[in-house]
Amino acid sequence: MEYQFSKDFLWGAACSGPQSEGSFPGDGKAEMEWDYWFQQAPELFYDGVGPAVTSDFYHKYKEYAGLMKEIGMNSYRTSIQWSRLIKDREGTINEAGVEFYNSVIDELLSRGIEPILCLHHFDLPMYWVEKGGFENRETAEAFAAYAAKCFELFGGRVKRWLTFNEPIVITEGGYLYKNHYPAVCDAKRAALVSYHLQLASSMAVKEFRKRGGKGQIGIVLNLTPTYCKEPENAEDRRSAETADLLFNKSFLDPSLKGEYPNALVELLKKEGICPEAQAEDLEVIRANTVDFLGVNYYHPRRVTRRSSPFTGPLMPEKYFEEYTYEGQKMNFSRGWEIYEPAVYEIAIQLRDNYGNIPWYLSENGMGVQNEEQFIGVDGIVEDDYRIEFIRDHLIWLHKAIVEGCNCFGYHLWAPFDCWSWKNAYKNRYGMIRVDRKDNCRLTVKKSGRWFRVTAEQGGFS
Ligand code: BGP
Repeated sequence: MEYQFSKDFLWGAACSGPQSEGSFPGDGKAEMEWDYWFQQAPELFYDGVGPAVTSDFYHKYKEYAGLMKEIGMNSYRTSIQWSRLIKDREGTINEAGVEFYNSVIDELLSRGIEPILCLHHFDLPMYWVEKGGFENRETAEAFAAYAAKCFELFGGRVKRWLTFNEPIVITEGGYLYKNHYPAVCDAKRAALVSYHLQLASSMAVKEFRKRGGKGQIGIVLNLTPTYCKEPENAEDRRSAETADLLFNKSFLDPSLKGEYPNALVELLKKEGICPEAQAEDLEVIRANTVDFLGVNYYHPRRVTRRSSPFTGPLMPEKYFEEYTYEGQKMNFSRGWEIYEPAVYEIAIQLRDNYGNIPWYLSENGMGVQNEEQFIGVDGIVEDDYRIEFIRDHLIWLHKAIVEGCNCFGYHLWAPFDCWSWKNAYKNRYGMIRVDRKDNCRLTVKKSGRWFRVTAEQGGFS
C-alpha cells in the first residue's frame, strides 16, 4: 500500500460536548455562555438555532457510538461540559452529569473506541462568566480544580486528556472579533484572557501530574501556518512573523516550551497591553509543559505588509493585511482555503523546533452548506469532496511521518453533523448525516464508508 500508517495510528474524529449533547435544562446542568448568549440574541445565530438540542448526543450516544464503530473509528475526542459536571462556584457535583460521562466512556470503550477527553471547548459556565471569565485569575484556579475533579472521576479509564480546545479562539472570538461571548473588541482584555487561559492549562497539567496517574495530557491548538506574499521583502516577512507570534506561538511556546517568545512579550509591552505576570505563575507555566499536542488545521493565513496605516482600536491587523490570490484552492462552500502541504510544514516545525513532541491532527475537515443536494438515489450523501479532502491531507501527513515526524493520528472534524456556535447547522462536517427535520435521524455518508475501509487497512493506495 502506498500510504500505510502504523498499526496503532489513531483513526477517528472529534466533536465537543456543547456542540453535540444539547443543554436539556432539568438534568442538573448549569447554564454556560452559549446558552445565555443565545437567549440574549437569538438573531445572531444561523437560522435562529441555539445549543438546546444540537445533535441530541445526550440521549442518542449509544446509537452514535455504534455508528462510529461502523465507520471504523478507533478513537473519539469530545469534551466534558464543565457546566454539566459542576453546578456552581462552590463545586457542587451534578450526579446526573457524572453518570452521563461514565456511560459515554463505557459505551465507547466497550466498542473499542478510545475516548479522548477535552476539558474545555469554548463553554465557560455562567457562574464564572459572571465573575469576569478568564479575565479573572480566580477562573484559572477554578478550572484547575474542575480538571482535578475530572481526573479523579474518570482518570482510570481515560488515557489521553486535553486541557483546552483552541484557546486563541476564545481570545479572538470573545475579545477581538465578536464571534464569541462577551463579543467585545479590546486588545488589552484579550491579552489578559490569553495569559489566564495559558495559566489555567498549565495549572491543570500540574494537577494531572500531582495525581501521578497513568495517561497523558495535552492541549489542542489551531495552527494557521502563515505565508507572506513577497518573501523577498523584509517588511512582508515581518508581517508574517508577527501574525505567527500572535496566533500560533502565543500558546505553542508556553504550552510546549514553558515560556513566551521574547518578541511577543516585547510587542505586547510596546502596545501597553502586556499582562502583569506573577513570578510563581510563570513558574507554573515553565514547569508544566504538555505531553502531547493536538493540532487543529483547517486553512493557512496569507499575509502581506500593510498598504495604509491602521486606524481604530488595536487589532492584530495593525501588523499585516490578509490577501487572496487568483487560483487559490478554496472549499467550494465554506470559503476557506484548502492547502494540504501546510500539514507537512506544521509537522516539520514540530519536529525541528519543538523537540519532535508527539502530536496528532486533532481536527481537519470540510464544511459544506446544503449538503442534502448531494444525497444520491440510495439516500446517502455522496460526499466525494470530503473523501478527497481527507486523502489529500493524509498524503502530506504520511510524507511527514516517513521523514521522522512524531504524528500518531488523524481526527476528522466531525464524526457526525453538529452545531457550530453562531454558524449553528450551516456547515455540515460529519461522516454521519444528522437529519434534524426527522428527529435527528442518522445515516452514514459515503465518506464514512470510505473511512472504514481506510482505517481497517491502515491506509490507502
Ligand atoms: C473549529 C472548532 C470547532 C468547529 C470547527 C468548524 O475551529 O474547534 O468547534 O466549530 O471549527 O467551524 P465552522 O462550523 O465555523 O466552520
